[in-house]
Amino acid sequence: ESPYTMAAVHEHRLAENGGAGLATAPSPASSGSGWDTSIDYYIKKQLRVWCRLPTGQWELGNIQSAVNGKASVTLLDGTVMTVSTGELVPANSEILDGVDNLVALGYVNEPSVLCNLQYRYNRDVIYTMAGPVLLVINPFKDGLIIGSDVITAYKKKILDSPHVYYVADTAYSDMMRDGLNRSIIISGESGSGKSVTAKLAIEYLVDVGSDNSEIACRIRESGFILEAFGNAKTSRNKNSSRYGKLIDFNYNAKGMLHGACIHTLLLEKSRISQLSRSERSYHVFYQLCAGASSDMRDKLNLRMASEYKFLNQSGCLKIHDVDDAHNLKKLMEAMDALQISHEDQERIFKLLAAILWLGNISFEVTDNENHVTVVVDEASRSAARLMGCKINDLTVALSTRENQTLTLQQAIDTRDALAKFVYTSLFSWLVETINRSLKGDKEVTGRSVSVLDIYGFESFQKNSFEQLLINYANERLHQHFIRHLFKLEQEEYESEGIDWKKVEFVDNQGCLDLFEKKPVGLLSTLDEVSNDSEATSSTFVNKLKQRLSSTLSFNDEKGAFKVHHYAGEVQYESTGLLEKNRDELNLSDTILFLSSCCKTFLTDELNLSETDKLTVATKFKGQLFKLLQRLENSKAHFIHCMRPNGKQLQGMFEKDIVLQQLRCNRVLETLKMSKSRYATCMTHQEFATRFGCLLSENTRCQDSLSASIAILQQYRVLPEMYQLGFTKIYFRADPVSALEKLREQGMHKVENQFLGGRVVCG
Ligand code: AD9
Repeated sequence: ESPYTMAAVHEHRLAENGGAGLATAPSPASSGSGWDTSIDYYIKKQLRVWCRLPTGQWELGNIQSAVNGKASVTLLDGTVMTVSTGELVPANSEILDGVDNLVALGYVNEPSVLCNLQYRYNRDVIYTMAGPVLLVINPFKDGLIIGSDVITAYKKKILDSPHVYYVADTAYSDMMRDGLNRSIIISGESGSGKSVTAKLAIEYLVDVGSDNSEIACRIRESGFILEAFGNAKTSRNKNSSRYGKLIDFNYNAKGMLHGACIHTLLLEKSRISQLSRSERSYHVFYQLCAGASSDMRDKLNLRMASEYKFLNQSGCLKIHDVDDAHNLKKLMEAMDALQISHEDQERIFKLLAAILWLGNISFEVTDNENHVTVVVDEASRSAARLMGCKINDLTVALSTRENQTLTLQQAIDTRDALAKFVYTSLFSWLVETINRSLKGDKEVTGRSVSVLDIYGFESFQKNSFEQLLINYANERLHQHFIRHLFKLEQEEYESEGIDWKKVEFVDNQGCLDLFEKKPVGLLSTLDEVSNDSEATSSTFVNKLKQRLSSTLSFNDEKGAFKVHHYAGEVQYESTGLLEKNRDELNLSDTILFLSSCCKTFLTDELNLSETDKLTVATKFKGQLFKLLQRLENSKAHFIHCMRPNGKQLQGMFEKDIVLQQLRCNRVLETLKMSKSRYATCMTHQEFATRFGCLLSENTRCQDSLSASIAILQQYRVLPEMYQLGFTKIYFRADPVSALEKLREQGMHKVENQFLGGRVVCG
């Protein structure tokens, strides 16, 4: 049976089920959340409806009567309620409970979608398709269907149910088929499961293109290194990625993996010196303190984590169920696997220990203007020794600038900036080293599948510079999603002049403009004020008030401003924003000092001209745009991860929390779009050239439009199954496959059999 016939039958079956026995099946475009028939029909047939209770919760029930806009409804538990008919929406019949793809729901509305997801989640099915997009609900438990047997089943197409492996397989197979690059874009709030999802996608993409090769092993190990250096416990996620990454997997013409490349997005550096309550710094510090051998301890003059100020300030040193000491062993094995020499490993650990000791350096105030000198004690001596410099050089670098003595606050800032700079340089060096090790042979086919996993949207009680950048990046990513799922396609339909009922969606372009507009946007205002050394946080807030009062709101008491993000409103406190943005502007003395003492290890990273000029926000934006450019050059597969509850618990499905994420991810709009979109399209020229051979001799020599029409008519493709645009033909289901089959089989042999209309009419 041809795919076209299958698709058409499927459509009709859905219409029968979802359309609740309506006399006329709804067309794909019209089946939405609204009523397809009168309420009376639901009363007569006792069909299920969703009823919104005064609490806002939706419950299933049956309408008993409806008069003057009021309906009497019996809920499943027998309660009878009187509600306005506006509080009722149609429910799907039971046979659609738990469908794999939400597009199969006859009625697409919030309670139906939520109910379907909960139905599956309760049965440990965490993956569901929403049209072309994979939804994942974090199970917060291990042991679900993953691993090499499952990968094999997807590779062999034995399984095709929604799964990360399914998306990865589709991306890989599509890339192999048409030679175009693919990207898998994973989005979701912090703690929703993006990184675990990315890991599974990576596992698949490595497995499908290798037979246990060296490169596969290195890719696996590099993940562990990056996690140790780039992840930390936050209040939302005990293993939160504090940087963004895009990994390209490059395949040769046979589909074998020959190399990979990691591109990163700014690591959160403030975490080195400042921790919020119950959060931790980067895992690697605790691993080192817990797991170092006594020999290493002596060399590094290493103490317990509790003795370092950079680690002990948050009241959280351990993570439940995480063995830091064991993880240090794994980290060192991973470094070995990536051929990071023992000498380099020792240097890395020395610098980590140096950072910890830097945090313990204290200052003594020497005059009544608050000028300071560095206290020469175990901390400063150890830091200097581990960094390989003289103690005097370090104390001068930390307490003076251009021969002027620093004040206490300036000295603390310099010390912290140095620690952060050393760590971020180390991180970049590691990424570069890993990339060198993953580069593979020279073959360049240009074929790749990339996986994007960035820090998720964050909204805490207190939000600062880090959240501002993270949420801005998420806005950009959301725009990428909207552009590719809603905007570009609908614009094309419009320009092709075909009949199309626009699917409305909320565009976040306004929020992006708020951030990006020059010279008056949020980021350029932040840069402008940061470049003025006299400016304070209130200068910044006042400038925002002058320029952006129509889009921002303000909390004067906290010196804060509020941004309406696609995922909710976030209040950012202005205190500290300028300092964090300036961060590297003021580093040149310390960098010079550092480059002279840390020698070869860090000098590659020290691009003084760059660090001297750019603010952190500008640098971040530059990196973000580079990543997006890579994404623009590939076809995207989207995965949305969602948190089922706010407590990181398994088995708890909080509808409000899931619903809020469904709304942010525009899931209903995605479904509406999927129900109405045209499945395939070809230009008149492509269509006529490809299928012209199916025409009889005397109709062949025509222009491409006439030839296309002749083909469509000759094979009786139903008019409602396609639309002719100015340059392209759009198909609802996939009659092209049916025609393709005909073409392959040789039209002449089977002509009579198909002209009966079986294929074309479904
Ligand atoms: V952040 O933006 O880096 O703060 P993510 O990446 O969205 O965040 P992550 O993947 O780290 O979240 O998941 C958080 C935790 O949820 C993990 O540490 C696991 O304990 C748990 N999790 C997430 N996805 C799965 C899964 N598919 N199976 C089992 C999961 N557990």
